[in-house]
Formats: sequence, C-alpha cells, structure tokens
Amino acid sequence: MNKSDSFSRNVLARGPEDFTGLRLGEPKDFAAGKDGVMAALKHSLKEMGALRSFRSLFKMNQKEGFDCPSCAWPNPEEPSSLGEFCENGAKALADEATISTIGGNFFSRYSVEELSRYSDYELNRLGRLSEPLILRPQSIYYEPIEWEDAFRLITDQLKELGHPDKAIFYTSGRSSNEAAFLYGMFIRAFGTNNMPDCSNMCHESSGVALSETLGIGKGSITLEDLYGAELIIIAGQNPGTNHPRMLSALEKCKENGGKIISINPLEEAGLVRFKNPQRSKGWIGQGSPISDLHLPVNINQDIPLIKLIIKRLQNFEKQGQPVFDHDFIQHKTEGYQELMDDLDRYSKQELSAMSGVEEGKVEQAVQLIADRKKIVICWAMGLTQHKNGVETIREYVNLLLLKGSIGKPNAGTCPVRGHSNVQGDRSVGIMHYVDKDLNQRIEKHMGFVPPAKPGLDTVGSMRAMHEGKAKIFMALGGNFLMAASDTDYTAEALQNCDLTVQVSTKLNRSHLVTGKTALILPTYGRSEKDMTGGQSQYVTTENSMGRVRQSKGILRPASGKLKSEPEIVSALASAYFNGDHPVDWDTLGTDYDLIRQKIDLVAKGFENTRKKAQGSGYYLPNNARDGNFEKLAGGTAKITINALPKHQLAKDELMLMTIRSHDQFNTTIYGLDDRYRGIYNERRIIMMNEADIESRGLQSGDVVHLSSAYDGKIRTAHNFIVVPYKIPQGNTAAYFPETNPLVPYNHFADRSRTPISKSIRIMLHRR
Ligand SMILES: Nc1nc2c(c(=O)[nH]1)N[C@H]1C(S)=C(S)[C@@H](COP(=O)(O)OP(=O)(O)OC[C@H]3O[C@@H](n4cnc5c(=O)[nH]c(N)nc54)[C@H](O)[C@@H]3O)O[C@H]1N2
Ligand SMILES: Nc1nc2c(c(=O)[nH]1)N[C@H]1C(S)=C(S)[C@@H](COP(=O)(O)OP(=O)(O)OC[C@H]3O[C@@H](n4cnc5c(=O)[nH]c(N)nc54)[C@H](O)[C@@H]3O)O[C@H]1N2
Ligand code: SF4
Ligand SMILES: [Mo]
Repeated sequence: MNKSDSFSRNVLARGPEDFTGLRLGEPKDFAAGKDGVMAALKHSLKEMGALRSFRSLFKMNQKEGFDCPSCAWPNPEEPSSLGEFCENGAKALADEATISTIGGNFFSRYSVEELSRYSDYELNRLGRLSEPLILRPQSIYYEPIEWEDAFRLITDQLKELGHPDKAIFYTSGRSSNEAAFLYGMFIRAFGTNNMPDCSNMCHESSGVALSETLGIGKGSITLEDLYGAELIIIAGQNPGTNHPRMLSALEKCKENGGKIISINPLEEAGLVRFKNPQRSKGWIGQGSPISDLHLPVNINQDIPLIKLIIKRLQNFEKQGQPVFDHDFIQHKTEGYQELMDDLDRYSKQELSAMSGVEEGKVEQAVQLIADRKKIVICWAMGLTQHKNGVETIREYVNLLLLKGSIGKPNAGTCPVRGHSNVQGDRSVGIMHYVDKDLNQRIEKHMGFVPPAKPGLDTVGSMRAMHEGKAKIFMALGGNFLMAASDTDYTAEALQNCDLTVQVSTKLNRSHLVTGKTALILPTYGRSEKDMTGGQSQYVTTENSMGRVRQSKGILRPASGKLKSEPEIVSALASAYFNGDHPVDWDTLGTDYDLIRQKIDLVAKGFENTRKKAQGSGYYLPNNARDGNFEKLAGGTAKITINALPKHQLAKDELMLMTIRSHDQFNTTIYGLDDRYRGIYNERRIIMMNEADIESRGLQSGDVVHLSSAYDGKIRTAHNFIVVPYKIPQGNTAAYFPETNPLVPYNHFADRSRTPISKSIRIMLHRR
C-alpha cells in the first residue's frame, strides 16, 4: 500500500457514512456553572480515575504544582485552594494524564494505512505513546526502536543532508522554556534558522503589529490590570471556550464598575453570562452578565468598524468636546494628524455598511469609549488570521493610543495567547528571523556563531518541503499536518521528506503522513514527574502576560520509556556533535538549573530565574507597560493608517471563518460536542444565517460540499451538514482542522504570513 494513497482516500474524502449523529439544541447564554464542572469531572474520571484526577487537578496552576498544559491564561497572584482550573483545563489534563497507552504491541497490529481511517478524535483516544517507534521506508507498520538508535539515525541523516537549510525544525507552544531554549540552540549550532513555530499560524500578526507600533511584540497588561479597567473590548476571541478563567477576571472588572464590549460575528456564550464555579452563586444563580454591548461585526470588517468609531469620536472633538488624550498623543505618539486627515476619505455610510453593525450599537460603543480613559483591548485569532491581520490589530491599537490607554495601570493591549508556553518559546529563542543582539549573546555565552541568515516560517517550510528543497522535518510537539493550511498540499510536502521526526505525547495524523522514514519520540506531559538525571526537575513557562514561573509535574509518567524534551534535545545534540562542540549538551540536558543559567545570560529579560521563578514568579521587562517608546524611531508610539479590507465576494460566495468547538484543543479532539453553541455529536457542520440557507434553497440538515477558489485552483472539503445559526448574513463558520483543506497555502497575512484561516471565500455545493 502506498502511504500517500491512504491519506487522500481516508482523510480528505470522509463520506456521509462517517457522520456521527448530529443533534441540535439551543445555544447557551452562559458559560461554566454546574454543567462545566460536570463536564470537567466526566472527562477526568473517565481518563484518569478518581485518585489521579483529584491529586492532579488540585496541583494544577498552584504555586508548588504544574502549569496547566492548555491555554496561556495567567494565574492570579494568590491561586484559590478550591482549585484554579476550568473545564477545558481539566479536559487537557485528563487528555494528557490518561491511563491508556499505546506502544510497539499496538502498532504491530494496526498498519499506518488502517490508522489513517480513524478520525482525529479516535486517534487521540488511543492513549499516550509509550515508547520510541520507527516507520521504515518499505514498511507500513511502526515498530519499536531504542533511543540511541533513533538519535543515531537522525544524526546520520542530518549529516548527509548537504546543507543545514535542508532541515526544518518546528515547535508547538507546549514546550517548556528549558526544552525550547536547548532546541533553538541546537538548531542554530547545527547551522540553520529554519524554526517555524505555531506562532506563525497564531499570534504572529499581533507580534508584528505591536512591535511596529509599541516596540514590543507582546501584550502590555497584567492580570490585575483587568480588574480595574473602566472598559474592556474583547474582539475576535471566544474566552468561554478557549481561555475560560479569563471570565473570572472579567467578572471582577464588572464588579468594580467596568464595562465590556464584545466584537464578534457570533455572540459567544462566555461573553453573555458567566456562572463562576468558584462561587456558590455560580452554582445556583443566573450568573454574572459579562458583555454590556455586543457588536456582531462581519468577518474581517473590524477595520471599517473601528474607523467608524474613531470617526465618531473625532466628531466630539470637532464639536469642542475633547475625548482623546491630547497630552499623551502629543508627547508619546506620532501620526495623529495623518490619521485624522485620512478619516475624511471615508463616509460613515460606507464604513457602517461594511461593518454590518447597526448604527444604534455603534453609537453606544462610541459613548462607552468617549467617557472612559482606562481601556483594555483583548483579542485572539478573530483578528490575526486574515490577509490584513497586522493592519486590523494596528487599527485597534490606534484606538488605545488616541485614548492614552497604554503605559498606565488598568489599560493597554491584551493579545490572549494560545498555547500555554508559546510566548516563552519565543522569548527563549524559537524564531525563524534573526535577532542580532540575541546572536551576539549566543556567541558570547554559548561559544558558537549562530547562522546570520533568516530561516523559514511555517508557510515557507511547507513550500520548501513541497518543492523538495527541505528533506528532514522535525517537530517538538504539535500536529503540523493538521494545523497548517492546505492539508493536501502540506501532506504532499511532508511526504516529500526523507525523514520526519515527531516528539509527541499522543498519536496524531502527522505520525501517519510521513517522510520515507518516520520516528516518533514519546515524551512527558507537563503534569508528569520528571526525574531526568536522577533528580527531581522542574521547568519554567511564561504566560500570556509575560510572567515566568516554575512548573513541576507530580504524576507518574505514562511509561518508563519516555524521555523529557530537554533530555531528547540534548541527547540528539550530543549524538550529532559527538563531543566536538563548545556546548556540553549532555550535562545541560540532565540539569535544568544549568539550562536556566544559560537562559538568563542569552534570552532577553530573564534574570536569576532559578530563584525568581519560584512562587508566583516574575515579570519580564515590558516597555509598553512602562509607557516607554524610546526604542522606536523618534522615541514615540505609532498611530497608523490602515486600508479597508477588499474581498470582492462573487455572487454565490460566502465568507468562512474556521473556529474551535468547545471540545477540542487545536487539532486534538476531546469530544464531539460544542455545548455552548448547542451543536452536539458532530463536527462536520457549517453554521449559516437562515437567510443564506433559504436563498440557496437549502434546509437545516442538508449536506453540502464546501469549496474555495483561489488563483484558479478549486479546493474542496466534503460533506458538511447545514446548521442554521445566529451569524450575520454572508458569514459562515465551521470547525478547524476539518476545513483546513480549503485554506490556500499561498494566501496569508501581509508581513506576518499567518494563513487566512478566518476569512476564506467559499461556495457551497449540494451533495
Ligand atoms: N479549549 C481550548 N482552548 C484553547 C484552544 C483550543 O483549541 N481549545 N486553542 C488555544 C490556541 S493555540 C489559541 S490561538 C487560542 C484561540 O482562541 P480564539 O481566538 O478564541 O479561538 P477561535 O475558536 O479561533 O475563535 C476566534 C473567535 O473570533 C471570532 N472571529 C472570527 N473572525 C472574526 C473577525 O473577523 N472579527 C472579529 N471581531 N471576530 C472574529 C470567532 O467568532 C471566534 O469567537 O485558544 C487557546 N486555547
Ligand atoms: N484553519 C485553522 N487552522 C489553524 C487555526 C485556526 O484557527 N484555523 N489555528 C492555528 C493555531 S492558533 C495554532 S496555535 C496551530 C496549532 O498547531 P500545533 O501546535 O501544531 O497543534 P496542536 O493541535 O496543539 O498539537 C497537538 C499535538 O501536540 C502533541 N503534544 C501535546 N502535548 C505535548 C507536550 O507536552 N510535548 C510534546 N512534545 N508534544 C505534545 C500531541 O502529540 C498532540 O497530538 O494551529 C493553527 N491552525
Ligand atoms: S483558563 Fe486556560 S490555563 Fe487556566 S485552567 Fe483553563 S485552560 Fe488551563
Ligand atoms: Mo494558537
């Protein structure tokens, strides 16, 4: 059986016989509460049993415990002893700490071809990977391999490559600072900057926009800033599902008199009301209202909406009622007058029609903004994954700068990060671009000269593999095949490689669509006790707000044959250099304190991490938080001019955003329900406005194929059930990763190169 045949037949063309039994209910108008606690318990008990569940859940996000492996939301200064986790944190833990395992025995019975027929949900359910495995060139069965042999095989192939740039090293954002640092150092010592990471598909647009305008690619606020904000705007983010404990912070803000505006094509349950399970009233009462105002913007029409809001604010100014912070604008920014002049080019009617938000609601938003000075803007993938993701974020930053809401308490930027340590991985050196200062510090403190040529990001890597220019792909975590755009293209790219290596905890489709030879190197999860080098080790992570903290697993590892990520990377480096390198890889890999010492010297802002990461940890420096823009040209923050989006939808086209259900973590599918949206037991659905369903002669429950047409190429995702949903006309939503085959590999955000996963032009075809 040809490995590539099995892929296209089994994954991309799932038929109606694969439907799992859709049930529709009413979308919820609150998040969490009793149902959330029950769902958390159900997953925990099923996967881990009672003892393991209770031991681990109450150590998660506690000072002496381990960091939740799910999202990057920060912990409060004093975590609650009642538990500092949410339903989806509990699911992530249960998923990682499951007692089911699969190893050589299992893989001798199921070929790669047979496993390819499993859905992503079924693959994940098989359990934890328990030993290193190899898929040899002529075989369709994975078989066990000794660790040393695996390292030798990788080393031999790396040496035969001819040029270091023919290798690609991906990172997903779950790796610790220690693992990511060692990995980044090994890759540079090997000789390339080909370090795509999940950020490229995620918050890269935020990084680019914020660096340009405020001089730092991270958010500026702390968790406590949210409590006292006068106004929080939540745009393009679904915190009830993806950052559930954020709702506790929003609840506090409301209790302190703050207001909340949500900007989103969907009215997500978590943004309506929150029943806080840490409080008794969260169990029995109505819960706390969250949003004061919801603006149902059309997909990717945030720029016209914000321009309209700024234009109306400008009106107050023209009438002699100042609503902007002129002192701040004058001393700390540049570009004000240009922006004001530029606004004259647009009519209110035009902006209003594009945004799709009714006038009365825009007026209410304008009033809330005009009257307040301490404003926070939070956002996630709804802003970043568009062709104009960078501009969209810059437009929101304009609003903050005009209001002087940067560099003071209770105000600022809050790009809410995805993976639990995606921000830390960047801070310690996972990046495809070259930072000259970092390179100098590497040379000084690590004793080798890192490459000066920029490397490949995610879309660049896909292309290089597809064109046969890169032949080895290694991944520290993640599921590159299903996360990246254009699934078919990415599959072909990976299959072009001579060797693919995945350091993983659970089986996923990237293990089944591989290079000629494939390796699976199984590793610990965050919750597991790490006794590398015979001593109890801990790692550190950086949360979404830039605080570095220790994380120490407590559970018995899934198998005795696992290695920690730092040990895997150092053993690989040691096998590769065989003693002939200035870095003592072996010693580093077995004593994480030594890695932390190197991080302090090499990564910017880290300092005495060994001591300072204890307890609630320490904040890395942040110029935007301090209101210091000295390092930007002219020493000022930048107010920018951003063009309106241009989509030119053809007559029959609709706009599609690919989003997460409540029962998944990225490509890991925990279950088949999207409880808050009232969609149960099926993932292959498309949410549509009733009028769009009707005008196409369709009905709820009909099955359609989705296709996108870019540059003359038609891409299709088969068999999706039509679900009527409250979404603005012309807009649709479906789940990622099932819809990734529709996202063209060569369409991505300007400058950040993030795939356009939230604004894909599609057509529907009856089955
Ligand atoms: N449980 C769970 N937690 C997670 C994850 C997970 O998969 N599961 N993933 C993690 C990761 S890596 C990330 S990056 C984050 C993702 O967190 P989110 O960004 O919240 O995740 P998405 O489901 O992609 O949701 C995007 C939201 O943006 C809205 N939206 C889409 N397009 C637009 C637009 O053009 N304008 C506006 N204003 N809104 C828009 C959608 O309706 C949706 O509510 O979550 C992290 N946390
Ligand atoms: N269409 C569309 N595409 C998207 C998105 C979207 O919204 N729409 N979102 C994008 C975003 S924001 C992101 S961040 C990417 C996510 O892209 P990735 O980070 O590549 O994907 P994940 O699904 O998070 O990776 C899951 C796998 O990681 C492994 N894993 C889990 N924990 C660990 C660990 O502790 N160590 C190691 N070594 N491995 C571990 C498991 O084997 C698991 O199967 O997807 C992107 N793709
Ligand atoms: S909010 Fe995020 S980090 Fe906190 S427990 Fe939930 S999933 Fe984990
Ligand atoms: Mo992400």
